[in-house]
Amino acid sequence: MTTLLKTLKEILGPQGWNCDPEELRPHTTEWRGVYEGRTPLLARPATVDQVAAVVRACADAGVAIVPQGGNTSMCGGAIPDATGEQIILSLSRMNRVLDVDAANFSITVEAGCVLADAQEAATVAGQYLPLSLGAEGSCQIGGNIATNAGGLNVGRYGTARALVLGLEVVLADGTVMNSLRSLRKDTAGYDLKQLFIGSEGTLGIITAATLRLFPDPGQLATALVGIENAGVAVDILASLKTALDDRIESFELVSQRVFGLVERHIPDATLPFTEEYPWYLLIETATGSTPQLLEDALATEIERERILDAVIAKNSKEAEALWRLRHSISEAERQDGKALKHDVSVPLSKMQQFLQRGDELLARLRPDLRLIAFGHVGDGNLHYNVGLPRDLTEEEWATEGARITRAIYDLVAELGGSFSAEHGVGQSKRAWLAEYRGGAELELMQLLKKTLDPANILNPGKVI
Ligand code: FAD
Ligand code: 2HG
Ligand code: ZN
Repeated sequence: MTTLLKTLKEILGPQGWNCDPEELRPHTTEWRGVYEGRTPLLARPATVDQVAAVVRACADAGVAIVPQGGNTSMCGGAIPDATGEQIILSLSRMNRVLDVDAANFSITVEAGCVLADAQEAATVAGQYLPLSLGAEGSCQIGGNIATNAGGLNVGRYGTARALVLGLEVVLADGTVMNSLRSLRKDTAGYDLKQLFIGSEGTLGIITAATLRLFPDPGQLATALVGIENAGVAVDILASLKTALDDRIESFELVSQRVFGLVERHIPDATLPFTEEYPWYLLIETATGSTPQLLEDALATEIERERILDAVIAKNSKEAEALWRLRHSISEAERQDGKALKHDVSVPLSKMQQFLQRGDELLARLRPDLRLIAFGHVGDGNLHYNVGLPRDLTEEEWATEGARITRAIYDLVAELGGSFSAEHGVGQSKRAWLAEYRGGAELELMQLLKKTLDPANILNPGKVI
C-alpha cells in the first residue's frame, strides 16, 4: 500500500490527493450517516489521463477503487468499506461544462459537474436539462448516470438513461473508452454506454458525458392539491394527462404525516392550507401562456370530488415555496430519526392496489410502525419508508427491519414491481438483488462484472 500511495501522489500532484482522516470524513460517511468507511487516500484527479493512470496503478497493486460524485447516495454506494484499504476516487475537480451544442440540443460535461451547474449552462443557452432532484445542488452528472437517477421529471423526459447520448469511461485496466458522441441515431454495433449507466461504479469510471437537451418548456404552473385517498392519484393523473395534452412535468404524492415532519423539522416550512388533508399531490405542468388550463383541469377534479382543495402558485416565489416543502422531505425524515428506506416501483395500473395492500400489510406486521410515504407516483415510484418504534435495540431493529422490508418487497414483487426504483442497489440492497433478480438475470450481471472487472477492483461489495 505504501508504494501505491507514493505512486498515486506522484500521478495526482499536490492538489490531487488527501490522506487526512478528519478532512475525509464527509467522503467516508454516507449522507444519512448509516454507513461509515475508511480510506487511506482520496484521489482527486483533474483529467481523464490522471483517472486512467490512477486506475492502472491500483489495478497493478490489486487495490480497490470507490468512485465518488456528490456522495448523496441513499444506499451506501459511494462509501468505502471499513478495512481502510479502498481508495476513493472523487470526480469533483473534473467539473467543467465542455460544450453546449444548441443546434444539436446537447451538452457535454465532465463527470464531476454538479447537476445544478449543468442545468444552469443549459438555461443560459436558452435550453432545458430536465433531470432534477432534491440533491441537485451537490450531486454530480457522473453519479446521476452511474445510478440512472430518476427524480421529478421522469414521466415526461425519462430517467438519466434516456438523457445520455454519449459517455467517456475509464475501464478497470485503465483503458479510456471514448464514446462521447452526440448522436440520436447510431446502430454501429452494441450500445456500450448502456452498460455503465446504472452500474454504480462497478463496471467503469464515467469521466464525461453528452446529454440530451430540450426546448425551454416556458412558463410552468405549479399546484398543491389535497386529496382524501392516495388511490385516486392515478385516476387524477390519467385525467390531467388528457386535459393537459400530456404536458405534466411533475406529479408527486406526499402523505400528511410526511409534510407534518417537514413542518416540524424545517424552519419556516408551512403548508398553504388552513385544513389538513390525508394526502397531497404536487403537480407541475408546462402550460406555457395558458396557465388557466391547470386551474380548469383541477376544477373538474374538484367537481368529481376526487380533489378536496387546491392551491395554485401565483408566481415563481410561491412555486419555489411549494417545491421547498417537497425537497425538504429527506432532510426532515433524517432529523426525525432512523427509518427503513424502500425505494420501490410498481406498474401504474397496480399503484392503487399497492397503496391499499401496503397499508393493510403494515398494520398486520406491527401497529406501531410509522409509514413515511411519498414520491414520484406519476412514475409508479414511491418512497415507502418506515419508522420503527424508537425504543428498539440495535438487534431488534435489524431483525424487525429485515422482516418488514421483506414483506414490503414481496408485495412489490407480486405486483410486478422493483425493490430498487431510482436510488440503486449500493450496499444496502445487495442481498435483495440476489433474491429478487436471481437466475439468468443475476448470472448475466455476474458475467458482465467478471468480464469488465476481472480483478474486482471497481467498487467491490456494491450491487452484486
Ligand atoms: P454518489 O452518491 O457519489 O455515488 C452514487 C453511486 O455512483 C456510487 O455507487 C458511486 O460509486 C457511483 N459513482 C459516482 N460517480 C461516478 C462516476 N463518475 N463514475 C462511476 N461511478 C460513479 N435520487 C433519485 O434518483 N431521485 C431523487 O429524486 C433523489 N432525490 C434525492 C434527494 C436528496 C436530498 C438526496 C440526499 C438524495 C437523493 N437522491 C435521489 C439520491 C442521489 O442524489 C442520486 O442517486 C444521485 O444520482 C447520486 O449522485 P452523486 O453524484 O451524489 O453520486
Ligand atoms: C426523493 O424523492 C428522493 O425525495 C429521496 O428520492 C427519497 O429520502 C428518500 O427516501
Ligand atoms: Zn425520489
